[in-house]
Amino acid sequence: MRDYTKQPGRLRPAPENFLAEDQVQAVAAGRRDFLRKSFLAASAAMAAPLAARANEGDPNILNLPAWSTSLGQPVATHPYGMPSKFEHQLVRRESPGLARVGGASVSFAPLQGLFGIITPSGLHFERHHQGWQDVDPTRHRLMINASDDSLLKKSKVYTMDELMRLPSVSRIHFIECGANTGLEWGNVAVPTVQYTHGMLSCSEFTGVPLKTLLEDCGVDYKKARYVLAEGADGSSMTRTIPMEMVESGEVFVAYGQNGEMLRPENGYPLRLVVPGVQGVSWVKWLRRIEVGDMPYATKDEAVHYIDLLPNGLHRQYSSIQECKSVITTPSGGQTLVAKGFFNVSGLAWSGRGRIKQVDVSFDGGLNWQTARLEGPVQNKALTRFNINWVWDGKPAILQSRAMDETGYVQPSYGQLRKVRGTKSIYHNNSIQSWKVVENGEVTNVQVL
Ligand SMILES: Nc1nc2c(c(=O)[nH]1)N[C@H]1C(S)=C(S)[C@@H](COP(=O)(O)O)O[C@H]1N2
Ligand SMILES: [Mo]
Repeated sequence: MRDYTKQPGRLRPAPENFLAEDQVQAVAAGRRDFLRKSFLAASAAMAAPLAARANEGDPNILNLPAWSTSLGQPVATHPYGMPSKFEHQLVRRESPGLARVGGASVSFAPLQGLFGIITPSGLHFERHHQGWQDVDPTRHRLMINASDDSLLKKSKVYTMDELMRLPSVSRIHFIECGANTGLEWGNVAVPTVQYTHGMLSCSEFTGVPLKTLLEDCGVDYKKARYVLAEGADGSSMTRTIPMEMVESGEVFVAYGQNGEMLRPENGYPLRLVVPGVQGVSWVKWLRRIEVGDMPYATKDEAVHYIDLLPNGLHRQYSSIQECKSVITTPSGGQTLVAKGFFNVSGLAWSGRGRIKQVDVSFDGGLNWQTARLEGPVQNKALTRFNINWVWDGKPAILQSRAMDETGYVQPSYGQLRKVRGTKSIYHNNSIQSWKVVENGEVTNVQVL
């Protein structure tokens, strides 16, 4: 049997790559084997007699492996199940050099190896400003109070038990850090989709609409136009959220993620879910909601998470994640093993609602074809798209361009830089380009 764990391959990291070669290989290996398999399956379908002959004498079909001739392992060997050992390369990764301490860093989700739209909880990206904590749910409290007594009839403190008795909702939403793709504003900086787009995840969250809690405390919507959300960690993470978002019923305090309690790294036992809004507002280890009548201008909205514009001014409170998409396979660091058929697959999302259409180009944006959207397409959730491609073995540039239900179309780098310049960190939703060369190597490039 082929040693499936090593997955050697030729890889050329992107320019200015700051990852060690072995890390790049490990990242890329996460998906390459599937490309190989899908190619084999497709070529088998197209040339069945040839493929059948090629398989003659394959020991993997002629000889029974040990797993077919022995007793398997008992149930509950792992009381909490784990992925196959053969999948050990598919992990969250930290970008070396991005932050001095791991407690104030990011780990990126391995988008190149994920299917569908749900991010397995163990592979959800992480962004902590002051490290993560495993908070004792029996001692965790959520307080609702107001900046002024006239905004709220009474302040309340909820235990987790009290929150979990209230009417709940379960909804699938993406969360994207505002800094996702932030290294790429001026030029190509990182080699793989894990690092260009991996501050992105999508889960089914379960919890209680914040509206329910505010109304339980007797909020006066006429006066109370903002809320401030605060976390229980040491980062003093606080963000202002406009009351219209709360009143719409979309914002909720979540304790559930993909059918179980939140993971500690993602805010166990309680986090705010603010659909469509950048990750920083999704306050983890949520301990307090203050109702107010104006924006709070906290450090995380007045000084951080602001957009430097070409005219030298800063844009603040630009919280909605605009429509964006990326091809996740094939993508940077992967290798196409031979010419022929490939299923090109990716993700699209919009902070303003549903994805309406995704177009894909194989020639750097000269010609576009509409991709298949995997349904049901959901509000402020990732949407998976797929499109067939027969690679002729010649150089190609793969791009995806999403449109949301408002009619907004994802911009090219040229279009985005005209408005936003090149000095920003946050809110880069440009079209991503992957270049394929004759030997099948895929690299990150930028097309204006
Ligand atoms: N309390 C608290 N909430 C927080 C943060 C934090 O450091 N502390 N980080 C924020 C940022 S910047 C992002 S992008 C998201 C990341 O959520 P995740 O770690 O579950 O992916 O959480 C947000 N909520
Ligand atoms: Mo973030």
